[in-house]
Amino acid sequence: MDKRFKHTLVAFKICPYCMKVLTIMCHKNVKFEIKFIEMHNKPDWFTKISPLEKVPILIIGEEVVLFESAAIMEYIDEITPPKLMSDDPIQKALDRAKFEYSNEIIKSLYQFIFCTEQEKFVKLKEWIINRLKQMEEWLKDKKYLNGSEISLVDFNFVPVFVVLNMLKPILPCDMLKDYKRVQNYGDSLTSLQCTKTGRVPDYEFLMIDGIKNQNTVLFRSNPCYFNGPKPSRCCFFSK
Ligand SMILES: N[C@@H](CCC(=O)N[C@@H](CS)C(=O)NCC(=O)O)C(=O)O
Repeated sequence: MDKRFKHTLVAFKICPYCMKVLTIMCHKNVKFEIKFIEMHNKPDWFTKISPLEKVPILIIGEEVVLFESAAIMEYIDEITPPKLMSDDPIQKALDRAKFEYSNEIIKSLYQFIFCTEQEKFVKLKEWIINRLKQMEEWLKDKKYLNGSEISLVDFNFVPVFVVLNMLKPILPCDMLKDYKRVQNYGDSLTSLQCTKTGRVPDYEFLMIDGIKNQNTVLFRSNPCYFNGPKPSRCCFFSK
């Protein structure tokens, strides 16, 4: 990596797109600083430099601001050989499409988690299950999406399985039960060291608190789970 450039990642603590970037940065052992900001209280300096006023952004040196998690992930991959993204144009295009596929699942998964209306909750669940069914077909007998070795596209799905894992003890959330390959894939991703440490230690705590405080369908269907002890982990970066 070119040491002339200092990297600063700006993130929200529970942002799944930031989690993707953190996971690949951890996997590739990239040194960086992190600045957490709050979604409902974005500082002026941030809204001035983030084109969509969204996180993650990666500030490189003094001037360059990368935005969009996919672009940031590809950049990190490029500067830290060996690359995890294929050079083959077709494979690359297929992978980029799956970057977007993962974003759609993540968006719906978060809507599902924080949903307060039963009817919408059921529809979202159905939609997510159908996307997981598609993944079951993509995986066939492979450990990762492109074969036995992990590639960049796989890091996009880390937040999906971190969230599904967190909700595993809740019966109505067992969306993976018919999809053995997706289950194994999720287990492979969540057992990676960079997945375990590549997010804030209180991620689960903050998520569970949010689910509870917003009186979501999930909370109403299983209040005991959300009132239980709060998990915490160690993490690879210092805040
Ligand atoms: N496509 C973007 C999505 C980023 C995104 O939606 N970030 C959310 C946080 S999880 C955000 O910054 N939202 C603030 C807002 O919409 O005002 C990416 O992959 O980076």
